Amino acid sequence: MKARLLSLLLLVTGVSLLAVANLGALEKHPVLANGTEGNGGSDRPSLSQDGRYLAFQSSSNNLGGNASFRDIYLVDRMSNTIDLITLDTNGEATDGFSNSPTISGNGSKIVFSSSATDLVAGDGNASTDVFLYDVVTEEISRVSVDKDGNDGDDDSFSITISRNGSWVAFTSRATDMVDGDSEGFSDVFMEGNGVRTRVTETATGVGGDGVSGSQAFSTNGEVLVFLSRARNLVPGTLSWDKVIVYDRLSDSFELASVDSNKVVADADCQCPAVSGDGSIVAFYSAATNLVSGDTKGFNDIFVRDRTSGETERISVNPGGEGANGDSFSPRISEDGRHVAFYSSASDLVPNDNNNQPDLFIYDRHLKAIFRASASDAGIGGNGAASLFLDFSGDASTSRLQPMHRILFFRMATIIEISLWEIILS
Ligand SMILES: [Ca+2]
Ligand SMILES: [Ca+2]
Ligand SMILES: [Ca+2]
Ligand SMILES: [Ca+2]
Repeated sequence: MKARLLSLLLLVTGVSLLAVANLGALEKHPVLANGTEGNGGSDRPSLSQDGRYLAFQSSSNNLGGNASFRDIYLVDRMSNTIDLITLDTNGEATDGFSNSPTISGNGSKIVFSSSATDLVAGDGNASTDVFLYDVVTEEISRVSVDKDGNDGDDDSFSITISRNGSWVAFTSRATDMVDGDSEGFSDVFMEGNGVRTRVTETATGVGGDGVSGSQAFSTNGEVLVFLSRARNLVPGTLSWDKVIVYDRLSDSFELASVDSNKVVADADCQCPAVSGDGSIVAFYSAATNLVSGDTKGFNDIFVRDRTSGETERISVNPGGEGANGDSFSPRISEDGRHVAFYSSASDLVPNDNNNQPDLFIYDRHLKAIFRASASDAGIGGNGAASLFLDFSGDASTSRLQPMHRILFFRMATIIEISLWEIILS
């Protein structure tokens, strides 16, 4: 299918269109300079602060270089180049799958997970590890070595890097990342200034008594949100998945999956996201007790303002009721204004008739939702929009689109899966 320019159709009633979005031209990736499009699925976009650099995973094998099964690519949107970064130590194709990149704000570092054993010398475990690629030196290093610098004894995954590039955090089932990890559950680890700590342990150094993972950072790495089933990190909590906020400076935990009166959610909460300053946390849940009137039984998107203590449901139709389908995977823009999410509901905006899940954006200033994955004519995509997406940093810092913020997401059509950009004003 030929690349087609999409733009936002604003169907938000009673709201100034001008304030919601700029109808800029969209970009599609990956496309080589000669116009060749990637021949495999691409997903998991991650953007630098100014939107110039776009990292993603792709199963394409026609983008130049020695492609493996699934690789990490870096696009420079200013020079219009694509680099395959997951090469083995000889510059050849790797022997495994590489996944889920996150790029630092200035684009100089990319972290990712991989089952490949030949990205670095000495990777002798059969486990998935997490890696850091230095864009300047083009060197790959393995982050998930054990406390002595050797192979970890189990899988490490879900690595993320703070936007300022100073901190990384990852999840690991290995027991030898730090001393005294004997509880038998996956933990969240954090590294910065050359020091690794286990986040998911009590003040006395006892590990969480349940699995933890799915972490996300604030801009400077001072706040880390994660999921945990552990009951011993925050007093009085239950054994299902909870969203916990870790404050690095005070070395303390706070439960975020609570209602405005701090009552704990009555079901699993998933996919935590956090704003740049750490004050706004979003997640999805089938919990019915976080707001009043949540009776339809669907997963909803909740946003908790840690400053005001308010928990709000944003997957709400124009009539003010919960949406008529499940909503998933929220992401928050760095300034906390926009919350993007994926939903199979058809009543979040008028005229959503495509019978496909779409990508929606909630504007917390305007208290309005619009559909991102729709064409000029307001026709939704003929395939599913993505669960994974990323925003560039705050508006005025985008050098390619001054005063705008961009969002990349995956858009599947019948025959292709590619990444699309929209521009928010
Ligand atoms: Ca390995
Ligand atoms: Ca552990
Ligand atoms: Ca619900
Ligand atoms: Ca739809």
